[in-house]
Amino acid sequence: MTTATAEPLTRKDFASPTAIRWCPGCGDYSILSTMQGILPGLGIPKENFVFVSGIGCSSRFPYYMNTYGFHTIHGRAPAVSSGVKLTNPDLQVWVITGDGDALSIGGNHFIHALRRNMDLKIILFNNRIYGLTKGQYSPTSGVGTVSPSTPYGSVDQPLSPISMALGAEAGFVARTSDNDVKHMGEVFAAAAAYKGAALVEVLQNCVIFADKVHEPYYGRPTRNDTLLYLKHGEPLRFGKEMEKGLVMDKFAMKSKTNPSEGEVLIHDEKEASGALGFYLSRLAHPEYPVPVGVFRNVERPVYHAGVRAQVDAAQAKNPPSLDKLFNSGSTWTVD
Ligand SMILES: Cc1ncc(C[n+]2csc(CCOP(=O)(O)OP(=O)(O)O)c2C)c(N)n1
Ligand code: SF4
Repeated sequence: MTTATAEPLTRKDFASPTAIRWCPGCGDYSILSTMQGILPGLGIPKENFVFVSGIGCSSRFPYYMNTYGFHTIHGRAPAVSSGVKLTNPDLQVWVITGDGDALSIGGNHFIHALRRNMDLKIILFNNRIYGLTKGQYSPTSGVGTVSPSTPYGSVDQPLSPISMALGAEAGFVARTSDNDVKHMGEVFAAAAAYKGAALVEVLQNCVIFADKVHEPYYGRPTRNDTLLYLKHGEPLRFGKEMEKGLVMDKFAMKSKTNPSEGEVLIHDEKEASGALGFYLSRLAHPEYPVPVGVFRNVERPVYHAGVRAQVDAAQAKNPPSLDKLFNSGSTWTVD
């Protein structure tokens, strides 16, 4: 049931009194504050928000939100939140997860929530390390990462959560960063407005175990040259003077300085095949600028609507009756 809240909501309404246990300087704080800042503007009653998390530092998030929430088990937030959404489609369900939680133990659940287009807003805190368990490497750690579980340096190739989400056919896929709260707020609001599974990767700094891991591309001094802000319908340009642009060269996307106007690709988040988003998701530092913003934003059938339609059709054809159910199949009379 939806109850209208009389007073307009403010950020304070979403802050819980629970003491925060993240390390001072952790990027998680700005993500929390941004989330608390955008929810009042969504026009959704407070009691209709639910935050569901897995396990990790990032997954402590629901304790700090004054909303309904579940701190579930490792990698299984998509499963629990799918149940929440299916049984009560009026709720807006946010999933909070980390690169370890979503992409290691929870990889399978992550893929299928996106493939099914469960109406979940998935915020993936990517600090490229396991924070809670004291700094083991994760699926997004770079080659050569020295950690307690890779003492000689990781030889694993990292994966891109954005490529993975696009490969799973997600309809809304975006990236933002913990050091740009304005951008983060805009991306969270766009995810909230999307009907279906929305994946937002947040480049997040773990000040203890992977400090400054994103600094080479998202640091303030260089980011004009090393980040590319995706804007729907606008040329894919970057650089201090916007003097560089992305162009196609056979089957590869290339970065070119002073390209001619017609050469520069135009961003289209509605591109149906997902190919443009996928090309962009492959761009990585230092060869390319790192894209931030919305990679893909296309409509797809929403899972809970399909399930609801099946249930309604089945009930119309065969009205539910407990009495009939109890007396169906093998029944016995005990004398
Ligand atoms: C079944 C199970 N296996 C392993 C663990 C140990 N564990 C807890 S959190 C975590 C990784 C968390 O990393 P990430 O998702 O990147 O979150 P962060 O702490 O960096 O925010 C692991 C392996 C666990 N709690 N449960
Ligand atoms: S260990 Fe890292 S991710 Fe965890 S709270 Fe501390 S700084 Fe944040």
